[in-house]
Formats: sequence, structure tokens, C-alpha cells
Amino acid sequence: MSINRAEKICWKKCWILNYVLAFLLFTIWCFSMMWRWHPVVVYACKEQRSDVLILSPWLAPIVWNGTYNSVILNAQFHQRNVRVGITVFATKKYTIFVQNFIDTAEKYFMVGHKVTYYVFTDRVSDIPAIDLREGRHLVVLQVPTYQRWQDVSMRRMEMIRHTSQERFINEVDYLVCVDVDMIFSDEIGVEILSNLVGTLHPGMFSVPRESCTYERNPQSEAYIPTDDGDFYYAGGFFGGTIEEIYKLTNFCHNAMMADQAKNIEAIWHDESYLNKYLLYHKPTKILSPEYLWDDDFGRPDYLKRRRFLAVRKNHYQIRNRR
Ligand code: 4GW
Ligand code: MN
Repeated sequence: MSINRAEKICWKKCWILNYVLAFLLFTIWCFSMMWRWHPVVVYACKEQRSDVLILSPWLAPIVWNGTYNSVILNAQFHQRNVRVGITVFATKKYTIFVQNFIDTAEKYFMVGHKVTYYVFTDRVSDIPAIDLREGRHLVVLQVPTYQRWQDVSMRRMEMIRHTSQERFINEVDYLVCVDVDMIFSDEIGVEILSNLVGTLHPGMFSVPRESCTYERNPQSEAYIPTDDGDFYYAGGFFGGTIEEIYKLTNFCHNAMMADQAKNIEAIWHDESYLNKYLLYHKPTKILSPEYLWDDDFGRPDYLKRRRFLAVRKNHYQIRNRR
């Protein structure tokens, strides 16, 4: 064999060795990256979601099961010693919902955190004494009765606004404002807390905006044109800091009063005004329909948890006069 040929073979071997080495290094790098990435993601969130929208176009998180880690969040909020208020209205026959509402909230709502229930009612003596866990309190507040049920629902905004200045601002950091004809059936924790929070309406989820039941009368303060709107929020679950809740309820109440003066009432009452407000004051966090579900809408695949459920009510019995 000539020296030339031997040299050529040697070079060839060197090249092959280089390729093998490069491949080996690349594989090691890949494994090291996986090792670094894998435990972090698995530790932070056991499950990821690719089947639903988890971020709004203005970068507000949309809270679904699998998008957050409660251990991390609980530690954060404990560090801040956060106090959470939850408001419900129970006037006339709706007082019958209070016991179950609070009993189930004791089991599932903000467990381990400071909670104050604010029950607004016209029948104070109907509100039962309920055993609460440590760090949790019940405040019963007397409110007037309104004859029309639409007013019962709408006046909640005025009463929350009033109490925000009078009490909430001194007593709690965040407020969660919900319907009373509900039960908690799975965990709801600090993952829902943020400056301004809206909840996607279970019946209007994935409906194109032109089909959403926003108020379409241009004369109304709740008016939203057909080519506007992003999400449709439920009237039965909103929240935020006291300052933000004050602004929200102040807008809604004033808009309702302005409409009333024009003899107008928005199609879905307080919910319509809430949607108007949240369209132009974007929420900083959005709750998925896990947080406000009604079994009348079935059990779609995307719904991994039903945390807060509408109680089926006998409309005739519960809603007739007195
Ligand atoms: C019809 O006769 C009524 S009465 C419709 C609502 C009524 C009502 C509502 C009431 O008599 N007392 C009361 O406290 N409410 C509050 O308004 C209660 O907190 C309830 O969850 C909220 C909204 O009414 P709703 O739950 O009956 O509305 P939907 O069926 O839309 O969830
Ligand atoms: Mn309701």
C-alpha cells in the first residue's frame, strides 16, 4: 500500500470518527436538555392543555385544570396572608340555597385561606348558623326586597358597590361575587384571584361573537355592536380586588340607572352590563366554565372538572311571589 493511500484511509477514519463524536455529543446534549426541561414542567404542571385556549389575546390566563400548580400558588398567597371575601345574595325564597352553598364552600372554596362569607338577605332570621373552619367567618347583611326579580338581580351591583367602600376595603383583599343557587363540587382556590376576573359563560362558550347574547340595542348603555366582543362572561361569577370591584359595580349600576331613566332594560340584566364593562376593561384573569357549570350543558370532553355547579331549581316553587 502506498503511503498516499494509507493517509487517505486515515483521513476517512478521522471524518467518520468526527461524525460519530458529533452525533454522540448531540445526543448527550439532547438528553441533558430533556433532563433539565422534563422535571421542571412535570413538577410545575402535571398536565398541559392543548385542547383549549389558555391565554387571551391580551395575555390574561384562562384558568383550566392542568394550567397551574396549587402548591406554588398557595405558598405565594399564604406569604401575602391574603383575605378573600365571597358575596352572595339570598332574598325571598332564595335563602334555602344558603346552607348547601356554605357547607360545600367549606369543603372546597379557598381551603386553608382566610375567607369571609357576606350573605345579603332580606330575611336575616332565615340564615342558619353554620359551623365554619378556622379563619372563616360569616357576615349577614340586611338588604331591601325588590318586587321584580330583575331588580333583585340587578341591584346586587349597587349593594356590592356600597359595601365595597363601607366594609370590604377594610376587611378583605379580593372579592368573589357569585350566585347563591349553586354548590361547590370541586376545589376552587387562589388560582382564581387577580385584579379583575371574569368567568366564561358555560352556554356561550365557543359561540361566535355575533351570536353572543350581548345587548344589541344601540340606545342601551350595555350596547355592544355585532362586530365587537371577545368572550361572553357569566353574571353569576366575577371577582377582583376591592378597588376593581368598586369600579365595575359603579359602572354597571350607573349604566342600569341611565337605562332605567330611558325606560330601557338590557336583555340579560346585570349580565349585559357586566359584559359591556369587561369588554372595555379587560379582565386580568379569565375563569373557564369549570368554575360555573350547569349540567344542562352536558359533559363535554374539555371539561375535566366541575367545580361550581348550578342547582336545579323548581322555578315555579322558588320564584313565585313571597
Ligand atoms: C324569578 O322570580 C326570580 S327570583 C329570579 C331570580 C330571583 C332571585 C334571585 C330571588 O328571588 N332572590 C335572590 O336572592 N336572587 C339572587 O339573584 C340570587 O343570588 C340568585 O342566584 C341571583 C340570580 O338569579 P338566578 O340565580 O335565579 O338567575 P339564573 O337562573 O340566571 O342563574
Ligand atoms: Mn343562578
